[in-house]
Amino acid sequence: MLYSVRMRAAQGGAHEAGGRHISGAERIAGAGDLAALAAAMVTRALSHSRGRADFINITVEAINEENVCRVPLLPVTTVAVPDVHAGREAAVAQLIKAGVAPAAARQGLAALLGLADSMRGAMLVCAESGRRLDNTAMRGVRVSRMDAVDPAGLTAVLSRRGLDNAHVREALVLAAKVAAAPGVVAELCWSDDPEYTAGYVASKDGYYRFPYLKPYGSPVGGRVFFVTPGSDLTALIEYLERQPVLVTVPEEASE
Ligand code: PML
Ligand code: MG
Ligand code: MG
Ligand code: MG
Repeated sequence: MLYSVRMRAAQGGAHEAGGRHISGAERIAGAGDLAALAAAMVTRALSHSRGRADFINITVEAINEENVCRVPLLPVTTVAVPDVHAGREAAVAQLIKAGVAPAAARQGLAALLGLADSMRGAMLVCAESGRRLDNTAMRGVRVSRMDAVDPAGLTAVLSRRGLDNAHVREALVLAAKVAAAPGVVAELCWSDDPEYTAGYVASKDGYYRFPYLKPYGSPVGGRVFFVTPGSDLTALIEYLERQPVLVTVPEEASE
């Protein structure tokens, strides 16, 4: 039996009561691993650089294994940009390469830059017009129910490339699920952790990391998913929030 384990933590009360988002985590695991995963999530929520949580919600739920889909890890490229300005320009260029209209890429970037604080989930933005499509306001659409098929194997592959930190690991799993979503053209993300300045652009073509997408010390980060016009948003949100996905590491990536 497999279980989805999800954590969300906030400060100043629960998210739904106006609390500030501190931390979230998503895993899929067997029964024997649940207690340790839940304990690690509590520790993480209480020691996060965004602040100390006073609300922590952990949900453990069995998932139907027949219903799990598998998607491949995206190939990873680090783009060596010298600073935030260059990073953002390179990210916009990568979004355009992935099929986002230039004005929409700029508007998506502006939407992230315009946030007063981090959201729990992502904004859905039209890849043609740049208009925001979801109506979840500051909550956003939370990508949930995903993990690596073999978390230890993924860690090993990443550490051989000098990329083993929780940010990269978790972002790669999330980006693989999102890139496989029906109607998603590309994703733009940067971290909401004040001490972590990196971000990425992901699409079916790959995961392009930029070491600087925001200034050190900023607690404002987030995600924009650029969506093909005319997509079925209800089906897309259902997939992002509820479809269990396990990410496989293709043979080439593990060499
Ligand atoms: C986060 O953990 O808040 C998002 C991380 C984005 C960048 C991860 C990377 O270094 O590739
Ligand atoms: Mg988070
Ligand atoms: Mg983090
Ligand atoms: Mg974070």
